[in-house]
Amino acid sequence: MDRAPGHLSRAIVTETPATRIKLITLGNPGAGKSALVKQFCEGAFSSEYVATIGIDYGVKTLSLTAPVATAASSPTLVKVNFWDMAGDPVYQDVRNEFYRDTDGAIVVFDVCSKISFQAVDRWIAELRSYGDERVRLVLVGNKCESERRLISAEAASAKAEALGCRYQEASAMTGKGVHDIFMPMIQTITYVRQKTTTKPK
Ligand SMILES: Nc1nc2c(ncn2[C@@H]2O[C@H](COP(=O)(O)OP(=O)(O)OP(=O)(O)O)[C@@H](O)[C@H]2O)c(=O)[nH]1
Ligand SMILES: [Mg+2]
Repeated sequence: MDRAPGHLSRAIVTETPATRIKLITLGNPGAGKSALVKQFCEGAFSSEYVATIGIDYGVKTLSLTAPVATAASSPTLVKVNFWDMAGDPVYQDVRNEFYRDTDGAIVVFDVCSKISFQAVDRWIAELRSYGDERVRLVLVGNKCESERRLISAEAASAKAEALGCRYQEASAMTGKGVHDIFMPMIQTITYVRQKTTTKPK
C-alpha cells in the first residue's frame, strides 16, 4: 500500500503491451466494495471504514496462463482497471460519468443488511441507464463470515438468476470467495477480447 488509507495501489509500469479491461464496483455504502478490491489487489483488509469519496481508481496487472493463454502461447498480460464507486447517493452524478466502456460490474451487498440487498435492483437500474448492454455482471454477498447474516445464500442466488448473472459469496475480511469474484470475470472478458481481436489466418 503506497497511498493513504482508502485508496488503491499505484499502477505497475510495464513495457509489454497488455490487454486492458475495466471493472467497476457498485452497491450501497458500507457493503464492502473497496474492501473487496483491496483484498483482491493487495491481500489486505482493514476494519476501519473510510467511505469512498466519489470514485477511487486502481490497476492490477495479471499474467494469465491457461485457459486464457494456450500452453503453446506466452502468458497473456492483463491490466485490470478498477473503478471503485462510492455508494452514497450524493455521488450519483460522479458515478454516472464512469459507467461507459465498462467490461464487468461487481454488484455488492452486505449479507447482514436487508437494505443493501433490496438496493441491488436500483444499482442494476443505474448501471443499465448509464452503462453498455454488454457489461458482465456478478452479484456478491459480502461479509459472509459474519454470524449476523440476514440474507440467505438461496435468496441471493435466486436474485442473481433473475438478473441472469452469477452469485458469489465472499468475505473481504477473511479473503474467502474473493478470488472467485474477480478471476472468472477477468478470464472471460480477456478470452472474449482475444477472440474478437484476433483475425483468422
Ligand atoms: N465483517 C466484515 N466487515 C467487512 C467486510 N468487508 C468490509 N467490511 C467492513 O465494512 C466497512 C465498509 O467497507 P468498505 O469497503 O469501505 O465499504 P464500501 O462499499 O466501499 O463503502 P462506500 O465507499 O461508502 O460506498 C468497513 O468497516 C470494512 O472493514 C467483511 O467481509 N466482513
Ligand atoms: Mg468504498
